[in-house]
Amino acid sequence: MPSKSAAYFERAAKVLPGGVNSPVRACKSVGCEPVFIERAAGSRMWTVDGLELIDYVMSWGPMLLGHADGSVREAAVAALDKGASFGAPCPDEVELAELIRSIMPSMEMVRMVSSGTEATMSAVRLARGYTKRDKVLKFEGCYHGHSDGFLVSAGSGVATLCIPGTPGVPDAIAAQTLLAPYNDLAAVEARFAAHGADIACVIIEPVAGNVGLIPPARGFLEGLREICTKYGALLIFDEVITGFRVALGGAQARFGVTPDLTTLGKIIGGGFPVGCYGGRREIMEHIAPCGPVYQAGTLSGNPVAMAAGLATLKGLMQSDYAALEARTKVFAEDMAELLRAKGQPVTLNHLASMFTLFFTDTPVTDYEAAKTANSATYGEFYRQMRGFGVNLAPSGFECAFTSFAHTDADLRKTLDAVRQVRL
Ligand code: KE4
Repeated sequence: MPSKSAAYFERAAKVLPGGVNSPVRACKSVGCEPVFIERAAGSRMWTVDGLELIDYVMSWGPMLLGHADGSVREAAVAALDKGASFGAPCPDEVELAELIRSIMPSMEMVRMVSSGTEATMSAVRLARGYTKRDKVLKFEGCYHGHSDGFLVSAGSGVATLCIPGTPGVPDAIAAQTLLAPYNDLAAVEARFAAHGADIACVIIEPVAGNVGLIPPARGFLEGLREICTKYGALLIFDEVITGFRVALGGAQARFGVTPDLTTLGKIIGGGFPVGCYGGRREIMEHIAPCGPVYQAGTLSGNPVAMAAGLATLKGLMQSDYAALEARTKVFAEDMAELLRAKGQPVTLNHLASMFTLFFTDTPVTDYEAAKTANSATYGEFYRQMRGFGVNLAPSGFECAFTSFAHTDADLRKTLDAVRQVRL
């Protein structure tokens, strides 16, 4: 008798490409089928077959307070009772914008959108409109959502202009993107030496979370800040993951480097579809209807999502980040030690409430190093851990996230599961 998840996946595959609405959820890279989730609460999720899972994906980052947080639920339900969407301004979008600005003062003005992709796509358009330049520099392995200019691969040989990373992206669009290795300031300097007058912006995950976790090397972010200022390019911090996670004020607060623009997502919606971009007033006032750079969205500033985002940030403002970081550090180190005791090479990268275990003994400071990790071993680890009731990211190139809902009992149970794994 196939499981309910398997039955749902069979049906899904007939009507949804790959049976999913976002590729990584298909679990292809970890060699199994996805489980379908019935409900979630706190640190746990339950599948449609009743399997209870301790969750370290946490919806890819948004659920820092935990699933089904009471205050977020109350706020969203109260907002929903007043109507799901107005297509007109509402008080909570002002409240949330003001709260974001108070927590991240570099964001003097913000524009709400409905996803991280919309936020980064719009921030790059704004940077191009503001600087009247076309090129964008991004970093190998960093992911900023799926707008065309980000889905690129390195050109061959000495070609510094990119080629499409997927069918459907025109060569001409890809050629406007430059790539550099993460943590490599010399490469950034070289790109600017060759193209500086044409580079509108540098966009970076200030802590990389889409190659697994790679923290910035000492001085790297500061160096980017100096280079962008020197050449008149805007520095965009893509804080869709790091915002409100690596510190309440995000990576810009943790590392003390101020970007010109910031993009946010995930946590600011508390699980509802919200993205946002923002920065200095003199830049943001180039956005329509203030200025000429067009950007719009039917559900931007949606009242239910705004209410959930407000409740989430207010909850986080009362939360003990240092304690969660300390607990996560010990837990991740214990996990790594248990795996090394099984004869596995493990490099652990940890920061705040996020970490990645790379099955390699190479220090992971950039994408090339991350690729030395053994993905087959990770797949085996993922499958066995899910069987023991622990939900890890279905890709070795993602992060594990803890939350303020994860208890010491959850962490102990997870380590017990690691002890049972046979690799
Ligand atoms: P969304 O369009 O998925 O809301 O955000 C895109 C995005 C932008 N910037 C960063 C740093 C991001 O990490 C993301 C999305 N993250 C991935 C996983 N790390 C979302 C999961 C998925 O694609 O299903």
